[in-house]
Amino acid sequence: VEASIPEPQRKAWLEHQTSGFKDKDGFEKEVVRHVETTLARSLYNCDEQAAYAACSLAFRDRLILEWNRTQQRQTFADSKRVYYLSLEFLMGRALDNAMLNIGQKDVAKAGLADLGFRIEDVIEQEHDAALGNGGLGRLAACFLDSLASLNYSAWGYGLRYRYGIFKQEIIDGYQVEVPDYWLDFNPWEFPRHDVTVDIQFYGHVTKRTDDNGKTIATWEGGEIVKAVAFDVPIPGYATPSTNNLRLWSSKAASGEFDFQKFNSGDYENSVADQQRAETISAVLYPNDNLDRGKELRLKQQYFWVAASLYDIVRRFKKSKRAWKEFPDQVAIQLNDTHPTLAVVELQRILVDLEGLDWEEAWNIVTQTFGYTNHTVLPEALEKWSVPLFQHLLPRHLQLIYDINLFFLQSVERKFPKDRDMLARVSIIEESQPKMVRMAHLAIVGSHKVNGVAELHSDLIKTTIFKDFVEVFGPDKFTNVTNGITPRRWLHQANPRLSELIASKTGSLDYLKDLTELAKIEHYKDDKDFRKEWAEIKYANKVRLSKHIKKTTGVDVNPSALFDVQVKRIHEYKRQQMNIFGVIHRYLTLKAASPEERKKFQPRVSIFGGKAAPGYWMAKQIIHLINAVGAVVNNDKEIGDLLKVIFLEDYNVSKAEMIIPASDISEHISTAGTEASGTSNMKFVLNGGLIIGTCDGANIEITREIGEQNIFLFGNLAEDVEDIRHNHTYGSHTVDPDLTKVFEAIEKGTFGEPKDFMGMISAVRDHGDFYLVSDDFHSYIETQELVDKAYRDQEGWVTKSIESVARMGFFSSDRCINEYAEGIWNLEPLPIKDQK
Ligand code: BZD
Repeated sequence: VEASIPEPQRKAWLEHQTSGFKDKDGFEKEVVRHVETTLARSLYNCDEQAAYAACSLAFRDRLILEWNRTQQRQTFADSKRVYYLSLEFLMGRALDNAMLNIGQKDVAKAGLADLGFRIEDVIEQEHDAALGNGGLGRLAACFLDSLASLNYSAWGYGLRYRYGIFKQEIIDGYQVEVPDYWLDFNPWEFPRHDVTVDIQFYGHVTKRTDDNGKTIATWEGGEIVKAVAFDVPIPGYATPSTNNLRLWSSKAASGEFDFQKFNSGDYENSVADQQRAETISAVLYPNDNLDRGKELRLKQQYFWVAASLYDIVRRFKKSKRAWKEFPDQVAIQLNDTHPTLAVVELQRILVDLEGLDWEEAWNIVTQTFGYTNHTVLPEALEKWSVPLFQHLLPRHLQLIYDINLFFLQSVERKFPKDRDMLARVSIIEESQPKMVRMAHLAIVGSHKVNGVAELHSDLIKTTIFKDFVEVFGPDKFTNVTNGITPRRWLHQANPRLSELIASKTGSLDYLKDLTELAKIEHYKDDKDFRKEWAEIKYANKVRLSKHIKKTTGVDVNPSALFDVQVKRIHEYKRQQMNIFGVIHRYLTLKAASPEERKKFQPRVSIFGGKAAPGYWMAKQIIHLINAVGAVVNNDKEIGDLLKVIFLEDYNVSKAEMIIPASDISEHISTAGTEASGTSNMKFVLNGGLIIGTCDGANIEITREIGEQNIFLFGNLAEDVEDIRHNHTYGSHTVDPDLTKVFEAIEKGTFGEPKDFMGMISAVRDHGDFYLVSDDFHSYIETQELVDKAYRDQEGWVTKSIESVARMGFFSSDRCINEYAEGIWNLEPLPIKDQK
C-alpha cells in the first residue's frame, strides 16, 4: 500500500498514519478540538451529549485510518471475499465497542474523567442502531464482529432504514409504538454520494433473436430509483482489521424534485416522486417470523439486492478475471430468504447483460450462494404472488420460470412420473393466485443450505425441505449452530465478570478463543473466587433493580431470585405460559398461611419484548403481564415474595444490562419451533441458569454444560405432531392447575376478563396449538425445582461457574470459522502488524 503512495504526498501520509491520541492527554486534546471545531460548541456548555459526540468523533478518526488500510489490504490481496446479505443488522451502540476494539478504553475513561464525565454516562448517550427485529438481525451483527475479529475479508450489505424498529411505550398496560428516528446525529456512517446505483422497477420485456439464433431479452421502461451507499466501519477485536457494512438509501433518480412540475404550479406532485422513492428505505418492517406479502417489502428486497450485486459485480470486473472465476472470488450468504432475488439478479446480469450461456451462468450462480434458514414456522416462509412479481419485476419472473423449468426437468429425470413430487418441490405454487416460493428458489440457487442449531437443521431435512434432500442428496444440507460475540456479550455487558475471568485465565485472550473459559473450572471450589462471582451477580442485580425503580416505580429486592424472559413476544415463545405460571404462583401464595408463606422463595418475574404492531394476541399477552403486575405488586400480603415487572422497549443496550442480572432465564418455546435462540447463550455466558424446553440450541447447551446445570421440561419435538392431532381429533382437557388460573382471570382478578379471553380460548377452545396446557404441569414442577436449587446458594454458584466454563463452543468466532470452511471456502487474510 505504502509503495503506491506518490512521492510528493508520502511524507504527509506517513505522519498522518501515526497521528491521533497516544495517551490520555492526546485523547483530551482531540475531544476538545472536536467540541470546539467540529461541533462548534464552547467547552463551558459541553454536556454529556456533546461529550459523547466528541468522544465518538475522536475514536472515529482512529477507526477510519484502520478501515482505509484494511480495505486497501483486501483490494491488493485480491483474494476471495464473503458478502453477508441481510435485511437486518441489529447493531446496538457503537462507541463502547469501538473503544474496546481500538484498545484505548482506559485512555478514554481517564480522559473523560479529567473533563468531568463518567465514561458510563457518556456511553449511555448513544441511540441504539436498531435496524432489526430480533435474533436474526442480532446474529448478523455478531457475525460482522467475528468476521472482522478473525481477519476475514467480508462486507455486510443491508438497507439504511430511516426508522429502525419502533420504540415501545407501555401506557395503561398497553403497548404503544413510537417511531424510532435514529439518524439525528450518527457519527458512525459515511455517506458515499459518489457510490450510487440506478435501480429499475416495473416496465416490460422485449425479446429478439440475434444472428446466432440466440434469444436476447431486454427489460425496458418502468421507473428508476437511485441507491446511495452509506458505509459503516466494523472494527475487529485485537486486530487492525476494520471491515465495511454498506447500507443503501433510496433517492429519486433525478435527485431533485421535478422543476417542470414545480414551475407549472404543480407543487404537490413535484415532491411526490421524490417522496415515493425515499419511501423504499424509510422503514424496517416490524414483523419477526411472519410474512405479510406487502409490495413495498418486495420493492425493498429488490432495491437492496440489485444495488449490492451491482456493487459486487463492479468490484469483480475490475480484476479482469474470467467469469468462471467469480465463485473463487465471491461468496454470498443469504440471511434467510429475504435476499433470494439475488440469485435471479445474478443470473440476469450474467445472461442478459454479460451474454453468458444459461448453463455457464447458472453454475456460477449456484457455486456463489449459500442460504441460511432461520425458521420452520409456515407463516414465516416467504411467498410472493405471481401477479405482483409480473408487475414489479417482469424479467425476473421470466427467469424464475426458466430456472424452475430446468430444475423440474432434472427432478423428473430422477423421479420419472412422480407428479406429486414435482408439484411439491416446484418454485411456483399452483394456488390462486400462483405464488413464488422463495425458500425453494433459495435452495435451488445455492450450493449449501444450513439450519442454525442441530435440532433445527435435522428438522428442515425431515419436514419442510424433505423432498429436496431426495433431489439433491443430503450433503447439500448442513448445520452451523449459532454463536454470539463474547466481546459485547461478556466483556462489554459484564466488565467485572470479564475481569474476574481474565484474572484466572491469565489475560483477556479468552475473548479471542472462548474455549479458554474452561480454565476457570479449576477455581470452582476456590472460596474467594466463588465469593466474588456471587458478588458480581448481586451488583448486576442491584443495577437492574435501580433501573426497574426508575422506569416502573416498583421496588424489587435484589436478593430475590430474578427470573427473566426477554425476547420478541410470540405465541410460540410462550410468554403466555410464563405469565400463567406467575398467576399460579400468586394463587398458591394467597392460599398459603403466613407461616407457610415464609418458606417460599421470593421471586421477581421480569418480562420484556416488543409485539409486532398487528399481532393482536402478542399485544394481549403484554397487557396481561402488566395487569398481573398491577395487582401483585400492590398486594401487601405478598410483599417481596413476588413481583412482576414488564420492562419497556427491550433492545440491544437494555439487553446488555438485563442479561448479566439474571438468575434464571426462560427459553420455553414449544419444542421444534425455536430454530436456535441466541439469548439462551448470552444468559449462560453471564452466569445465569436457564429453564427451557428441548428446543433449538438449548439442546446443545445442555450437552456442553451438563444436564445437572439446566432445568429442562416439557414435551419433545418428535411428539408434538401427535399431540396436536389428539387436540383436534381426540379428547382435549385443560390441565387442572391451568384451569384454576383461567378461573381467576375470568373472575376479574386482573381486571376486565374479556381483555384476556383470546389467550384463554386459544388453549381451551382452539386446539392449543402451542401445547401450553400439555407442558404446564411439567413447567410448574420444574419451577419448583428452580426455587429449591436457588435456596442452596452454594450449589447454585457451582452450577453457574461450571456452566460459564463450558460455554466456549457458543462463540460466533467458532460459528464463522465453520461457515468459512464448510460453505464459503474462505481463508483469513493474515496481517503482519497484528496487535
Ligand atoms: O433467528 C430467529 C429465530 O427465531 C431464532 O431461533 C434464531 O436464533 C435467530 C438467529 O438464527 N429468527 C428471526 O429472528 N426472524 C426474524 O426476525 C424475521 C424477520 C423478518 C421476517 C422473518 C423473520
